[in-house]
Amino acid sequence: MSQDPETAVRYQVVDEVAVLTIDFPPVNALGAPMREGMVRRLEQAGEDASVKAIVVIGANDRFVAGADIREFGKPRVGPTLQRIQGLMETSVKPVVCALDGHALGGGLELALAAPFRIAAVRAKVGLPEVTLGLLPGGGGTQRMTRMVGPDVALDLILSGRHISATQALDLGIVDAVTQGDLRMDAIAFAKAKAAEGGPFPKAIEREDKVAGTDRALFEQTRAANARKWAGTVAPFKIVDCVEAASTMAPRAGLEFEREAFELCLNAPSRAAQVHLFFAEREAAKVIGLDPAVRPRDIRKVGVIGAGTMGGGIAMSVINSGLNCVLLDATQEGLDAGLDKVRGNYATSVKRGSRTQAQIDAALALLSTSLDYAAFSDCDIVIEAVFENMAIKQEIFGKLDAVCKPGAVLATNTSALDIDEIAAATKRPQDVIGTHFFSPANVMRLCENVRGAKSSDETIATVMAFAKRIGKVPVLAGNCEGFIGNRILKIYGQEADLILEEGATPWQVDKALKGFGFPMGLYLMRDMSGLDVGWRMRQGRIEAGALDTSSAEYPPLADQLCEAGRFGQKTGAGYYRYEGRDATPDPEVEQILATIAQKKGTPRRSFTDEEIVEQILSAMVNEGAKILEEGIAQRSSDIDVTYIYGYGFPKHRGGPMFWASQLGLGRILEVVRANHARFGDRWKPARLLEARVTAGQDWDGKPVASAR
Ligand code: T1G
Repeated sequence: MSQDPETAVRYQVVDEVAVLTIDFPPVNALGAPMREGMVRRLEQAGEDASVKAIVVIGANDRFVAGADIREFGKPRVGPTLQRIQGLMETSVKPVVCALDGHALGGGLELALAAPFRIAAVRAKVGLPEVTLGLLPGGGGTQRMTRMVGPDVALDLILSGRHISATQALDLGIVDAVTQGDLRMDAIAFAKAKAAEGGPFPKAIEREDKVAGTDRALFEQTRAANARKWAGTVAPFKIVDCVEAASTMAPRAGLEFEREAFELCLNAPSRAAQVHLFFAEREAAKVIGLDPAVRPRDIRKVGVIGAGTMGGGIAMSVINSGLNCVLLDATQEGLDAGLDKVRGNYATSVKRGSRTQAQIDAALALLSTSLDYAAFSDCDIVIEAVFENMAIKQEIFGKLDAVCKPGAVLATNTSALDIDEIAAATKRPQDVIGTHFFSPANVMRLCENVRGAKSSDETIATVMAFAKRIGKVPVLAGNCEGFIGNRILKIYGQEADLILEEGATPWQVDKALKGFGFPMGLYLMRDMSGLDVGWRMRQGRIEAGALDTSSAEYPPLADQLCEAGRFGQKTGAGYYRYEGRDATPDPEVEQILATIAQKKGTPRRSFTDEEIVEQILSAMVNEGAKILEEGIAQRSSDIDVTYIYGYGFPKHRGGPMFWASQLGLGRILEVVRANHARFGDRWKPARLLEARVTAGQDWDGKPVASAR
């Protein structure tokens, strides 16, 4: 966005105070025109004899959201943030930053270089750079540490969380908080500081909070997080920078931070996490939606099924301040569901993530019922019962009869046909899938699945509703498994077949964890229990819907279950267990060798890299098919789905982004080689071949231009 620097930062003198108003939509990011405007206006205020003090404030009730993320990876233009900070820090006239809305990242760093900060009570501040694979590169690791001390600084910068104005006041990050007119109060505050006279405080020169720091804090932090941070760059460098702030002279510390910031900026994880930042926001936008369509207002939500999923969905709803009525078939079901909800809340109070007051307020919004009539005034009803089509169709028939016209009728099904469910109603235009992930009160993904007859208004309504309850919405087309579970099936199938070729479950788990998955596939299967999937497969085999004779059918899980090895809960599954401690079991290797022998599958050793490349290439090939079939709107939607629903490591950007970084040509090579060995299961997606032939990235742009 090119904007004139002098409209990006407006200048007005009020009662001998220069008011610099930053107006750089959409979030007052530190884009080049805004930075240039700040330099010009600060110099103008310094030279203006009528000015005794300076206030910096943001337009549109927000301060500054940080660096302009769209500039990363591009040639740097315009003055640096450091130039602006130097002007404020050396100003002979007191500078007061007035914070409203959000002061984040470089926006907060800008304010920390001013001698004074006053915040509106509704303001939030934070240093969220770590979520982008970065660290505060505008002096934030140095000034924040010197203001609040290394332990609080580590917590704020490593978590990247936003804190309230009053918390910032308690920590000494802001000097005052106002419930009144921020602009007027900032002007009065600045005038008072001018009257008191200098010298004015400089955070970068404070020593009281860092003197005598025990350096063991940093080693302990690194050791405690080594596994969680494996494969990332920024968290480790953040600890180094906070240590530098506690042990080096100010200028040396700032230089140390600059070098560390550059290292993060150039790391693949920054590109991946910035990709995810924009991808998450893009995913909420529906391509081709009638621009005149507005989401329906959602005030009251109905949830059917007080089980784990229904209870979790209800929690997400009431946590966001919406009324919710939870229905179950029996009073026992309702009671059990409520007990689980209360148990979850008690845990969050214990952990300090929620206060009792917050929980009481949320629970006050929750009512229960055994009678569908309770749904008559709901704006949306979400069905979360067994994955059984007949039961779902019966429920949707009842909803059709009791719900008001225009109410959205949503199903939480994870794979069943939305159109078949919609056919049980006379209002298919109001029916849609809203697939939540367990635990639904924690997992952020909401996979909204459009039926053939889902109206634009219904689609717009559930996309907005998902955001309203703090979820990340992705729109999927109606096919078996939608986006996420369709790829999950390939992920599991290819891993299982690699076992038959010679890898072990523990080696596959090690390779996947080394790539960045929070938990290996087989350990996770053992934890959730192998018998659930086994029973579902038995049902499908009895119904003649599953051919177990094909070479592509991995019989290991069935054989483990037939031996009573259901996973952790029976002391053995893929692993053997002492309590929760899993150990590799040679017996499983023996079973695999027998399976391979019967199939005539040659066995060989695998490197971790081969395992990762083989499994992820299969996932990416399926992703390409999902894209070409229009099941996903864009490749980045597949990334968002897999990161927020299935634990794909954020610092890898998602399966499709990972493939882009590796090169689609390499993916096609792996797919073609496996196609030659294994046949059509590995048939290359037409879109993958087309993009490689054209030298384009997933979205048809020339590869060099990818972000
Ligand atoms: N740069 C560029 N665009 C941004 C942006 C940013 N920092 N923040 C938001 N946008 C765009 C966003 O893509 C969307 O665009 C629109 O603004 C509204 O965003 C030197 C290096 C501020 C809490 O990480 O957390 O500073 O989709 O939907 O819900 O140390 O935006 O409309 O085209 O999110 O009201 C650190 C990131 C940067 C803050 C507002 N700062 N932004 O939430 O709106 S790195 C951040 C947010 C840094 C320094 C380092 C949120 C928000 P479009 P939105 P929102």
